[in-house]
Amino acid sequence: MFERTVVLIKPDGMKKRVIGEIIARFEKAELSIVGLKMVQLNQNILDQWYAHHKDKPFFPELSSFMMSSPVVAMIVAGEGAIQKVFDICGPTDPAEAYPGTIRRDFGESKGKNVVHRSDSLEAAEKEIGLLFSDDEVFA
Ligand code: 3AN
Repeated sequence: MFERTVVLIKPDGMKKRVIGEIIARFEKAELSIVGLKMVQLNQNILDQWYAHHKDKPFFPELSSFMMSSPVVAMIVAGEGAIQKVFDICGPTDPAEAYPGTIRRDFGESKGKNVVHRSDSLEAAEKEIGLLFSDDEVFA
């Protein structure tokens, strides 16, 4: 199925200067970038983005980290994009990720894990709505 998913390059990924490397990995997997910009996240967006984590002990730290620098936000599209992007990024904890995944190669911890990716079609559509206007989406 043709799907769209949202990837954020988090502040730790921005600091490591791996924007190009990350995009190259998606493109090599035959996925297309159909929306791309830099965004300064704020608490209002993060409260909605991480609504499922709002009561977790790490939420305040996660929010302040996500606001600590601008991030790159992109919409990645293609056949089976949700699973493909999931596999290319690796699981939340970089220590559990396979070598060759973005999180294993560049991540440091569950918090500093370089990228966010949507974990379902519903999450992807919600995240597109939170960050992109209709005229910024090209598929
Ligand atoms: P993922 O981004 O792998 O789908 P989620 O949605 O469970 O992971 O968590 C969102 C973000 O919250 C993670 N990317 C990570 O930065 C942070 N996070 C999740 N679990 C923890 C944890 N146990 N300790 C610190 N940060 C966490």
